[in-house]
Amino acid sequence: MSEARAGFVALLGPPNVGKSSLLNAALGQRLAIVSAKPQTTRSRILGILPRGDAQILFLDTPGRHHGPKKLNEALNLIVQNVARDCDVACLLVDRCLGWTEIHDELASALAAQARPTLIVGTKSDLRRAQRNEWPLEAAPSEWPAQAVSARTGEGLDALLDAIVELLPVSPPLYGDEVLTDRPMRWLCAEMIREGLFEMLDKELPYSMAVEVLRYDESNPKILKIEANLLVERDSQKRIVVGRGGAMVKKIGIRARQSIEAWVGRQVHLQIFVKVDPGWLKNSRRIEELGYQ
Ligand SMILES: Nc1nc2c(ncn2[C@@H]2O[C@H](COP(=O)(O)OP(=O)(O)OP(=O)(O)O)[C@@H](O)[C@H]2O)c(=O)[nH]1
Ligand SMILES: [Mg+2]
Repeated sequence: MSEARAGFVALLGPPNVGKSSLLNAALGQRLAIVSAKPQTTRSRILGILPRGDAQILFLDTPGRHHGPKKLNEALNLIVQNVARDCDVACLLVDRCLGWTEIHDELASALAAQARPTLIVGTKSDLRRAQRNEWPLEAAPSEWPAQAVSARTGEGLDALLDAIVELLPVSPPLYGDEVLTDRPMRWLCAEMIREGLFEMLDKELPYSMAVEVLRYDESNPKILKIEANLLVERDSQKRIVVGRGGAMVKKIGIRARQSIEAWVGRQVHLQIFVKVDPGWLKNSRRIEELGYQ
C-alpha cells in the first residue's frame, strides 16, 4: 500500500497567469475569483483536494507585483511567506507570454530554500500558447515541467500526480469534507468583488474593497447579506453608484446570482457604496478586510 501524503502546494507566478483558475479547475469547483484583469487575488486562499491517499493543500496567492501602495506590500509579503512555508511550489508561466523577470525572482527564492518546484505552463488551449516553445529554455532545467489548461483540463491529472509524488509522507491535515479555511462571509465578499472587475472600467476595481457588514443565515430559506463597497474618493463613488443607482444595482444583481448559485438558496443582498479615504494605505484596514 502506498503511504499517505499531505502538504501545502503554493501556486505562484505573475498576475493574470491563471493561478486562481488552476485552483478552481483542480478542485472542480469555484473557490477563488477570476478576472481578465491582473491583480485580482488579494489573499492567500487554501483549497483542499483529496487525491487517493493524498491530500493536496493548494495555496492560491496574489500575483507577485511591484507598486508603492501598502496593499501591494501586503500582497507581496503573502507571496514571500507562502513560498517560504509551502512543501511544494508550482511556478506558473503563461505560455502565451513565456518566462519573465518575476519568474527569475521567484525561482531564485525557491531554489535558495531548496523547495521542490514544478514549472506549470498555463493556458495551453490557446493557439498563441501552442506556437511558443515548450518546455521553456529559460526555466531551470532541474525542475519538471507540465503544460496545463484550466479551461479544457488538459494536463491536470499529470500535474496532480507529479505534485503528489513530491508531497511529504503525512496523514491528512484536514477533515475529508473541508474545502477551504475561508469563512462563507469572506467568500461572498469575494464574489461581489469579482463582479467589480467585470463591470467597472480600468483602475477602479483596484481602489475598491468589499466589506460584509451582516451575514445572517438564521432563516434557512433566505440568506441575508449587507455589504459595503469601499472606494477612496467621492468621484469614484459617483461612478460606482451610477446614474440613478443603475450601476450599483447591476453589481448587486450579478453578485446575488453568483452567491445564490454557490449557496443553493435565495439571497437578499443589500449593497452600500462608502467612501473610505486612504484604505489602500492603511495596514489595519487592509488586515480587517482580510487581505493580509
Ligand atoms: N484560455 C484560457 N484562459 C485562462 C486559463 N487559465 C486562466 N485563464 C484566463 O486568464 C485570466 C486570469 O486568470 P486568473 O485565474 O484570474 O489569474 P491569476 O493568476 O489568479 O491572476 P491574479 O489573481 O490577478 O494574480 C482570466 O481571464 C482567465 O479566464 C486557461 O487555461 N485557458
Ligand atoms: Mg488570482
